[in-house]
Amino acid sequence: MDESRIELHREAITHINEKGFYIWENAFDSSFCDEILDEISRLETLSTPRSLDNDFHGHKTVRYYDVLNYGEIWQRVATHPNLLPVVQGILGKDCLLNTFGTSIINPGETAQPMHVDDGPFIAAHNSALRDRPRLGKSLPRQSIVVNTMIALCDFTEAIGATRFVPESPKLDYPKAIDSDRWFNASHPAEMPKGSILFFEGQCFHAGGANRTQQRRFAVSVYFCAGYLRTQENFLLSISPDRVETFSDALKQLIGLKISRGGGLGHVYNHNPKGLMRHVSMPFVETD
Ligand SMILES: O=C(O)CCC(=O)C(=O)O
Repeated sequence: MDESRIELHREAITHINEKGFYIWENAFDSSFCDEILDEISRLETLSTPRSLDNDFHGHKTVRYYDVLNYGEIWQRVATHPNLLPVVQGILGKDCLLNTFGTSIINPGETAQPMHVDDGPFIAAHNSALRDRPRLGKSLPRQSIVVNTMIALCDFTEAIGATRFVPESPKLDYPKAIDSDRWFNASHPAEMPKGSILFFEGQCFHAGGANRTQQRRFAVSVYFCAGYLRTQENFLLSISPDRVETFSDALKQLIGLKISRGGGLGHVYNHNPKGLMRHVSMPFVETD
């Protein structure tokens, strides 16, 4: 990898650690974005079912998840050299894909409540992560999650650019009741097509309201530390035949490699990479 790209990674990692977010303008070529847009259009033509349609994720927002089951292009999105190394710089090389899907905000969609993406990992029963110590006085806690929002069109405030509060990882987690206050303090991530907004899991953010007649096309690639359980269960949702076609980097991201240190995720005490097909237990009829 050339030195100038590595320097950009460093700049992004430092900014995320200090401010909780980073915008890498034009990180994806316009032609690559167009390929992704063609794939989204193909999924829409096939009437692919939406994964989510609710008050929080929106009723006018198109969310396709488990996209690794669709066109090959999704495999290149998750491991893009302007995306994955930045996330690994925060979460470690053994980080995992947590969720991966579209966030296409249609005209008329209202803004989401402000929230943090640590959310699923700090839910009420999980005080161990919720109450983890800060890295120093007025500093964030250890990062467990990083999300990315890839703009597939120009992001403007009016079209519903993601809203975020700079330096919010240094604050206490937001309460639902304070959503309007944090929304008023937030900035729209205005950025040209092909840019990536990186935001650390403690950063307060929300999808914006779309007040235009155009659709806001975006993809979210959301990662967690290698020792956490992921929201999407990729090892179940993607067939072994399909997994065989993935790059080593992508196999690792869906959990086919033991995490560093404690050997989490082994198969018969072996690294599962390449072994899944050979060692997985055959189905045995018991009666
Ligand atoms: O689409 C966006 O801009 C943000 C979406 C988001 O934060 C979420 O769904 O949790």
